[in-house]
Amino acid sequence: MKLYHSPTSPYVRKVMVLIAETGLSGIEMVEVSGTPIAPDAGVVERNPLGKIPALERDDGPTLYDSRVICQFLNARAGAELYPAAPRLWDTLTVEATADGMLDAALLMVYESRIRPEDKRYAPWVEGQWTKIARALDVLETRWIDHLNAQLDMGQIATACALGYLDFRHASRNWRKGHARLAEWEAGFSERASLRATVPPG
Ligand SMILES: N[C@@H](CCC(=O)N[C@@H](CS)C(=O)NCC(=O)O)C(=O)O
Repeated sequence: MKLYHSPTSPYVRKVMVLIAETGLSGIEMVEVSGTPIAPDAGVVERNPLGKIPALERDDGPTLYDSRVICQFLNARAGAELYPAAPRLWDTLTVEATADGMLDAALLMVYESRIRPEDKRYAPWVEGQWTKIARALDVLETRWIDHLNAQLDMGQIATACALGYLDFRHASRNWRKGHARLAEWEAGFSERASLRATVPPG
């Protein structure tokens, strides 16, 4: 199998953390870079959306997106990062919350990097940050017990999302007003799988 990846992609990081946590081997890394307006040709060939991660398989179509790949690799490893229902529904919702934060955070990055300055719209950017701020509040309150329980993909996705906020939006200071989440993140980010996948500065 080949994983189309970039060391700065937080969605790819979810997959890399899962690989490290489950001890899966035999996955070749193919480094690529692309944006919505300049996608990587090799990625587009495998994922019509032009996005990474994409997992090329020997015995079936290429898989995307990160949630599909994570479920596939979790099953391959016989792991329980997606636990049995009913906890599964919470795990998937926490993962969706974290991925939604990433979607908003990435759109903010694209807005400042790709869109010409005279076409940028500050209220739209703030609207994206407001989504993230609401998600942080919900992780701090509704999901904090889930985060502190047995390891699952909801926790891994949350740690990758918070890491991306530190990486790309540090000045927004997500820890302010989220003391319990910050405390959880400080402990969780000490895991070897997280330390090995910190995006390069
Ligand atoms: N929902 C997708 C999002 C993946 C994604 O947006 N990846 C970014 C890299 S961080 C990308 O490939 N962007 C290129 C594009 O949007 O065309 C997933 O979970 O895999």
